[in-house]
Amino acid sequence: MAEKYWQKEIETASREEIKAIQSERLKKTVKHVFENVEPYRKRMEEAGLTPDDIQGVEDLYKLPFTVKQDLRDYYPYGLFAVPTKDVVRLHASSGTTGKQIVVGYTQNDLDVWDDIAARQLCAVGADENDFVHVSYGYGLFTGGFGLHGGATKLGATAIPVSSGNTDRQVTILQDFGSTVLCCTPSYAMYIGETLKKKGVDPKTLSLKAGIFGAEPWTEEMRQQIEELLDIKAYDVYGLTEIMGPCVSYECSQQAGMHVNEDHFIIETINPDTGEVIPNGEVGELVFTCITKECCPFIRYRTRDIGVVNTEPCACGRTFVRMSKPMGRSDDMLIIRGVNVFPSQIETVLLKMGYSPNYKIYVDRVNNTDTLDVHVEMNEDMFSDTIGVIKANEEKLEAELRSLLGISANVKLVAPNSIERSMGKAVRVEDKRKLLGGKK
Ligand code: DLL
Repeated sequence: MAEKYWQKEIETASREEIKAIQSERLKKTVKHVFENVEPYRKRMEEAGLTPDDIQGVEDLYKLPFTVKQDLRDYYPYGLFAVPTKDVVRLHASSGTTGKQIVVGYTQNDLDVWDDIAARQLCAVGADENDFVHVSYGYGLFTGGFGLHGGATKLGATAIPVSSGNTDRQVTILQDFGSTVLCCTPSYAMYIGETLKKKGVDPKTLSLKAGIFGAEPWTEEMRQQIEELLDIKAYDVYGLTEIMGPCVSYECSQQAGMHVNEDHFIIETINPDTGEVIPNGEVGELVFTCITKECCPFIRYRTRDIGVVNTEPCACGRTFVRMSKPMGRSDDMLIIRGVNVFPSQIETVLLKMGYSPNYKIYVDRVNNTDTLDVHVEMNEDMFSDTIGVIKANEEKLEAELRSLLGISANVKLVAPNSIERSMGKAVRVEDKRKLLGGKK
């Protein structure tokens, strides 16, 4: 099958052209944030920089990093580079404690996002004849709206199913003739298992491809999904802070994700020192937005560990490819596609009057992630009746659900029963054997 492109000219541009576009757009973006975002201006001034010091990509390393904590410090709109009257959409994602982090989009930002999502869809062979079944969550999470926008821009038929209600997913796959499935890889596995249980032969469906991301998954999982659903399974990467899904996208070669370099510059750094390291070496991935109007974050530290591959790709695209994230340089977990920081759980426990003695267990049972939290009771609670303890567990579960957006099983355990650490507390035990999974 001939390779399909959405914007062939730029997707296959020469490296010189890409570099020239990046340099010009970087200069413009740096000026934009310097003029419109006070924290950026201050930080650049502290580093002794003016926009004139950034003449091209070769000067990028001079600029200070942006980190998740910055979004928290300037919550909600303090890093927006345009007045809120020009913001047409907000999305959000987990922060490290109680508050979510918020990002905004202008209409132009959404148009760019639609284009890069359409690039992803074309890269997996889709066109206007396809039915794109979007089972990523719609809402503040970027997954649903991201792929939906791409499908509509492409002229395909978007089916905004959102996540959950797996029986209904199967009915829609069967009745609406979905050809491309978009969801997390673990949900794809779950849908596949459900088909099997229901005795539905995937060959009777019209599905041909899947676009899966938002959480780590392995090559073994890819094979299993491809067999279970009788499709080709493609990886997609992105993060709320930079845009959402499709910051980078896999092509027919299924060998790494092409970074949309006309919109984002990728760097790899040593997570301990912040030093830039050469392409081809493992490090933390850092992105700079060079076309965004509302939230053009500069040198945003993703905390995702990966490698950038500059080898030419057989698909004809010239954008560099990034590997699957191989882990993180922080303690963020992704549970059922939702980002969870242990510190968020701790915030709830302390607020509810518990001690910070707890342990988090994550596992994967029947292709679904489980989250169990063991929390020590206080001495005075210990003498409570089983009924009271149960009620307290339920109260904590409700608080956690409300903050994290996913459910957790809470078990209150005896005081002093959680092993104390001699050094750094080991609060998380992740039993999912995810190559490239989170710690
Ligand atoms: O997960 C955006 C997205 C939606 C990507 C749908 C792909 C598909 P956040 O919720 O902000 O955004 O989470 C971003 O998820 O830093 C990675 O750690 C992880 N992640 C995203 N894609 C992948 C992937 C969306 N393909 C965080 N493989 C990122 C592994 C991924 N991890």
